[in-house]
Amino acid sequence: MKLYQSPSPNARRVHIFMAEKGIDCERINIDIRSGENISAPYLAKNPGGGVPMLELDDGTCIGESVAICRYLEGIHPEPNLLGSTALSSAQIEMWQRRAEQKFFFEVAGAFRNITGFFKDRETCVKEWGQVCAKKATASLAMFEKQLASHSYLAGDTFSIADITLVAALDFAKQIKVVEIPKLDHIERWYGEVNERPSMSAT
Ligand SMILES: N[C@@H](CCC(=O)N[C@@H](CS)C(=O)NCC(=O)O)C(=O)O
Repeated sequence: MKLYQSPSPNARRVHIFMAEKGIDCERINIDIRSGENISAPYLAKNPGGGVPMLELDDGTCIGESVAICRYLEGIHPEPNLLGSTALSSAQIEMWQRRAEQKFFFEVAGAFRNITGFFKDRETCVKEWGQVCAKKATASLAMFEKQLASHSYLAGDTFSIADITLVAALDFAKQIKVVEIPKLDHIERWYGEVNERPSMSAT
C-alpha cells in the first residue's frame, strides 16, 4: 500500500497513527501548495482532493484521515486506538469528533481565510478567519475540563482523539493565527503525549 502525503496536519494524524501501530509503507509526496492534490490524476483517485490518501495494492483508494485510520486499525488491531468495546468506541469517536470539529476545523478555517494560503482555489474572507480563530480558542475550555479529570481525551487510554487534538494544536502553534492560552491540564496532557516516540513520525 502507498500513503499519499504532504507536510500537513491531516497527514500527520495518519503518520502518528501508523507509528503507534508500527506500520510502514511506501510514501508519495503530494505538493498541495502547487495544487497537485486538485490535479485530474489525483482527483481520479480521491475526489475529495485532500491529503492524506491511502492506496491499497489492488488500487482501492481511501481518502479522509479517520477513514484511513479505521482501515489501518482493522488490519492492525493492536495497539487499539479506536476503542475495543461499544462504550469505549463511542467515547473515542465522541472526543475525536469534538477535537476535529470544534478545534481542528476552526484552526484550519482561521489559517485558510486569514493567510489566504489556498487563495488560488477558494475565496478567503479574513473576517471569517478571525471568527474561526476565536471559536478555536474558545473550544479549548472544553478539552481543559475533560483533561482535568482524565489522563487522555477519551478517558484512561491514548486514542485517535489525542492524535487529532495534538496534531491540531501543533499546527495552531505553527501558524500563529490562533491564540493558545496557557491551560494547566492541556499542558500536562500535551507534555505526556509528546513523550511518545510516534509524535516525531513523518
Ligand atoms: N477531511 C480530510 C481533510 C484533508 C485536507 O483538507 N487536507 C489538507 C492538508 S491538512 C489538504 O489537502 N489541503 C489542500 C487543499 O485544501 O487544497 C481528512 O480528514 O483527511
